[in-house]
Amino acid sequence: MRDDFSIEFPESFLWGCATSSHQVEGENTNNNWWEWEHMPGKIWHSDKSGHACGWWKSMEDDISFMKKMNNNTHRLSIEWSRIEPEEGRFNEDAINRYKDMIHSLKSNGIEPMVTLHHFTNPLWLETKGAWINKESISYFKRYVSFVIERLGEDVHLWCTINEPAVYAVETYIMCNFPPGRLNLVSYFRSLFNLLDAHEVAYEIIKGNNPASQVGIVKNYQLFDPWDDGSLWDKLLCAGLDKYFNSIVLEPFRSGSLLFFLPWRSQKIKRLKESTDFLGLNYYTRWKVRFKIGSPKVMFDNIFNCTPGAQVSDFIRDGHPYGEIYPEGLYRVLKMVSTLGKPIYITENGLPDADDSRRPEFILTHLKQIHRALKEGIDVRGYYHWSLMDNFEWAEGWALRFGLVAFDHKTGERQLRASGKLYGDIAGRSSITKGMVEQYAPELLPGYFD
Ligand code: GCO
Repeated sequence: MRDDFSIEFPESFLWGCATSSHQVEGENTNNNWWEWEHMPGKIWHSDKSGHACGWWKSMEDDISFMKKMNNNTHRLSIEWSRIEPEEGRFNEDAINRYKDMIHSLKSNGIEPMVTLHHFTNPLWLETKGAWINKESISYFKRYVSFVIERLGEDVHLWCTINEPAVYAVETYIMCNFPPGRLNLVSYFRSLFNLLDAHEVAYEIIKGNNPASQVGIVKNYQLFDPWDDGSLWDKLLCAGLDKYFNSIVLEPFRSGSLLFFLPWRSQKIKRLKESTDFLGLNYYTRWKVRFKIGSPKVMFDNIFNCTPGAQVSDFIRDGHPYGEIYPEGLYRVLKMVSTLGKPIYITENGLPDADDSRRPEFILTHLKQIHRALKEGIDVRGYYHWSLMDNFEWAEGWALRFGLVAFDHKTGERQLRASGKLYGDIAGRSSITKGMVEQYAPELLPGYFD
């Protein structure tokens, strides 16, 4: 029996959570992040990924939480440094371990969505310059060929590269990711090589099984002017949007780059045909403020929240991870729908250690997805970031994104209230008045209008 008031999602909608190898597996000793974590001052509180959530040994135990939450899909990633620990040497045990994980998911009715590159690089690749080296594309090709040969039959949903622009910005502009070297040329170079690598991976996967669905994952960062009346703020927003968002999406939309690079035009043209879906990550928006005369603080002026807005937990720089802005998800969905491809929300979530804002966050963001669906936007599934608290890169263990609370010191796990809510929603593929009443009654006036 449905409640009088409810929001219904399509029967075939996928409900799941997302994780990535380095953040949950533990003992990923052979990649660039492990090395980075062991350098002083790189990670908040000098945290280390260490045993992480223990998934390399016992990921299967946490499938119980996915089941409790009625998830019918899960997004996980494969760690290149495990598969190819040394250049050209492939590890059978490692690929078999992933095969087991995938089989365990499937035998529990959970469709795996697998990401091939989620931020980490094998150390041997890193010593060759990683993604600023053009050769990285052929190395990636060899790695992907091996993975597809072994797992191609078992997996039908593939993400090639996770957030190429975030990787490039964090590594070569913000310097929070290894090797953390400020260099604008490296930003562009690594980004373009990652896009080429996507195209190469697409060909391999589709060549192996044309029925597979293959996509790239883009974190759409919204930039809005601090002051709507300021031309400078608006110009800065437009520039940031162009060099962070459009630079990745435009090739998929029109097959052309944002600016003229004739020697790249053939490759970029091919990108247009090289994605079956878009994986969309959405977290927050930034209110951007241009301060003429103080270019040094310009970057600080990007991370503003709307005054008075609800925000998530704080990161080490002393500002919130972000403003809670559900409408942004609708706006972003509208923008990316112009690509004409199905969309999966491959990440959406917030750091909220005491779970005081997460239930409301889930309800308000899902409502925006529903709004987009009603307008005919082809959203096929939602993956909450994340299943459980995990190693949040340069922020270490301090930021807690999980529907399951995880204590990395004791290994204790506990489903949060937001996890129960998410499970109720996924179980019925709908949001009922009873759920809103129970988990976020303050939303009731207007929620079902
Ligand atoms: C990303 C990554 C995740 C993060 C998550 C929370 O989008 O940056 O895919 O690995 O942990 O986004 O910040």
